Amino acid sequence: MSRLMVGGWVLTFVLAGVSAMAQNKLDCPGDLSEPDADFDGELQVLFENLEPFLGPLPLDSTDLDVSGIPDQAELALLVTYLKGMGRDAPLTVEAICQFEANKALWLTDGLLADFENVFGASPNAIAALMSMSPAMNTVFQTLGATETYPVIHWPGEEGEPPPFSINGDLDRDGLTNMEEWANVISSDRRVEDYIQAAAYPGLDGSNTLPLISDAGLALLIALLGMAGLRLFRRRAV
Ligand SMILES: [Ca+2]
Ligand SMILES: [Ca+2]
Ligand SMILES: [Ca+2]
Repeated sequence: MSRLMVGGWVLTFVLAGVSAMAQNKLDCPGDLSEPDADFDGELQVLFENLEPFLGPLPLDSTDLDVSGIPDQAELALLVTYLKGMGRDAPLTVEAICQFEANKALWLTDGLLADFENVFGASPNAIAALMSMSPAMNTVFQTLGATETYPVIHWPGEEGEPPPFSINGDLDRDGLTNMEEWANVISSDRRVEDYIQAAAYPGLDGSNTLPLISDAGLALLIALLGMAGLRLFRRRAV
């Protein structure tokens, strides 16, 4: 066998690999398939549809995975990233791609097929919940999900706690999301405060002003402004 022939095969494999990687990126450009999806509204419908089976499920306090943080708050934190308002661009793309893959998988799940009337109106909320943490995956496995759903990780950090789980440290400020939630609760504050605390290293849930003075301040103001606008719009509806 000539060196030229071997080299040709190697080149063919390399080009095939590059082509496959490019195809994967084309498959997931990092955009939401439904950018206007109402995740919070879908969660409320899901809870209402589960109430005949599980009893009362208040939107602002239900904690299906017994994580210690209401599911509405956990979902809202992930949605901040899915909607492009997170600080960590590589994680944003990773989150959107894993969410979209899980959403496609969920649409083939036997649980959805068997209970379309319960789960059918909440595909975005359910896919986001299952993308968030192993604990939330367990909830849907217990309910009868037939597929297994990978959880969002930082690219190349699959061994670390998932960034949107309670043991994750989304903003890498040394406090887990659970610790930031505990600070928010002990300060008698709300879901919006938790999102800001968990997503920004200048906030830990107990402080109301960012502990920063660099260009990050402008980014934070923009982020908070967008979050406030969204909240205002939601309340105005
Ligand atoms: Ca929870
Ligand atoms: Ca943190
Ligand atoms: Ca923080």
